[in-house]
Amino acid sequence: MGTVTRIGLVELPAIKLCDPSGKNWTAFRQHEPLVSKQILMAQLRAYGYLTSLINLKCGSQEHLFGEVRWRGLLLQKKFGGNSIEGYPADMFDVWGITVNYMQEREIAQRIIRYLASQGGRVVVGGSDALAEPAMYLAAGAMVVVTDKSGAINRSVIEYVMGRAADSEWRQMTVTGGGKILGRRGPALSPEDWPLPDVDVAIACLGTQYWEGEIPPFLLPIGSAIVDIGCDRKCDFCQTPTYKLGYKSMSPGVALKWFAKQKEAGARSVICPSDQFLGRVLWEEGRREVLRIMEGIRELGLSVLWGNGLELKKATVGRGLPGGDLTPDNELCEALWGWDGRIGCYNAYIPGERPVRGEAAYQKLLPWEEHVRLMRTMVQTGIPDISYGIIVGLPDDSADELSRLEDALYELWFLLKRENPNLQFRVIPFSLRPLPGTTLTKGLASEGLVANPDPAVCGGFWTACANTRYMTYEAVSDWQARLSQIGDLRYARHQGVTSLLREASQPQAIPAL
Ligand code: B12
Ligand code: SF4
Repeated sequence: MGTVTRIGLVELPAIKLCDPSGKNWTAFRQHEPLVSKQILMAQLRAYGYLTSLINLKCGSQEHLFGEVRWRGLLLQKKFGGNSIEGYPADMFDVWGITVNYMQEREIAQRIIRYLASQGGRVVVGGSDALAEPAMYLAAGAMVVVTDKSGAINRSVIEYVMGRAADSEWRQMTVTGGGKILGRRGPALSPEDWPLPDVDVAIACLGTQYWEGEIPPFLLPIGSAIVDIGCDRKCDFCQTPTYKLGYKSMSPGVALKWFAKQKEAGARSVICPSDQFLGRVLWEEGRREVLRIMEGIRELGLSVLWGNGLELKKATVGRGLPGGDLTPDNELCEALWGWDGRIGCYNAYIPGERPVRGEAAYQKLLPWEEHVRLMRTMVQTGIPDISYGIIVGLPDDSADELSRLEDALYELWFLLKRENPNLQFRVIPFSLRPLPGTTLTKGLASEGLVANPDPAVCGGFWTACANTRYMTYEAVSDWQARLSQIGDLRYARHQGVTSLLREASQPQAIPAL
């Protein structure tokens, strides 16, 4: 009988960018639900491997790993949690590192270098590795997996263990001793992802939520991704580069994932699908959404839309070209309704650039319809909204951002009129040139990226690109100013207090 292959899956430590006064310029989060690990651990365990979670975010220590100059400040790059050096490389037959964020690139490379130097076999996956695989091979990875669906994961492990060389994958490049492996056959659908055992689901629960404070009665927080891929092609987003199309889980299987979170002890669940409402594009998909939402409520769980739902798809015309843009009240009620105990507690809204509507991104509604849908959403009783916008698009100027600011104050005012108790916060992300995207290619060709350091470019509080009319420093000032809009100051919640230093005093909300 052969021995069982032991796989150690590393959750990367949390990152800080500290200025000389000690203020942190990036989101520092150690206790969120482990969304990706839950899926990967469940899958590898179902294949018969012995998987262990090495959560380097757990730990109170801080370690310096670099420096970068930004806006005249010397920022120290630190990671919080445990150091990989505490683990012998022979503890596992294979080490798995998932790097979904450009900001984690350097810390991931450091970990790979350590493990590889000790003779460890390292497999790397995730969005950043998919876009920039060569740099992970250079750090010492044996394989970089460029398929997001999980379709070749078993054969990758078998290959690394020297047991298989089959034709399930597409070998793209060999650099040094390492390989970049992509999918040859069809992608897996989330429908095919094995359900996690309850101990895996428990290990992946979190107590923090990136979009805001979650009341204790909704803790701990579980997670479920029930769709992957997207039908849209926004230029700033990596999702279209996965080449997966759009794949969804059936309501029956989706509700099993939610039930598993409940069994693990979760009281709320974040659902960060790339495009949960993609299913409304087919006629029965709308009924699927209603069924899933009803089932979540029957389980007594609350949902947190941590990745944003496309508002246009919650209209009568379902976001189809030329479709009716009237809000679909039944769908809105199902998605965002809250009865004081269950339903949707918080929604992140991908406003991106709401006032520009379709001129900016096809998924956006024209401003008037956008406001109408937001008001309908608030009428469903949702208590807490995080409203995300992007600041620093190539065409941004002070006039343009000033118009955006007026529009956001107006929106806040209108929403508070619907529900004076609503907690509303504006999150002005600076534009991030994500690897492999159309936007990044355009910025590079115009020479607009002023600071290419991955820790700066990958963070949303450290603007890194000039616009055609503004410097990145001016963009950063606007970010601080716009983060003042709303009931809750997002930057303060995230610990990015420096932003508030230069910001003007918050404007009072107009009298209702
Ligand atoms: C969940 C999520 C979040 C959560 C993270 C929660 C958490 N604690 O995990 C939240 C909402 C906080 C978040 C925030 C942000 N996110 Co986000 N997020 C995602 C999302 C939707 C899902 C990630 C995931 O779990 N995927 C599912 C799993 C199964 O896929 P996977 O991790 O890649 O693993 C698969 C394969 O890669 C492979 N694999 C991976 N590792 C290994 C190891 C081995 C051994 C093997 C065999 C295989 C393997 O197999 C897996 C199984 O299929 C992705 C998009 C996406 N679809 O991935 C964006 C994404 C990762 N996020 C992105 C961005 C930009 C952000 C933000 C910066 C912006 C924002 N809007 O807030 C912030 C900042 C994050 C930070 N640094 O703090 C970008 C990252 C691009 C980049 N290269 O930097 C992505 C790609 C989306 C996009 N729009 O382009 N995000
Ligand atoms: S709709 Fe969302 S997931 Fe789809 S391409 Fe646009 S930003 Fe990415």
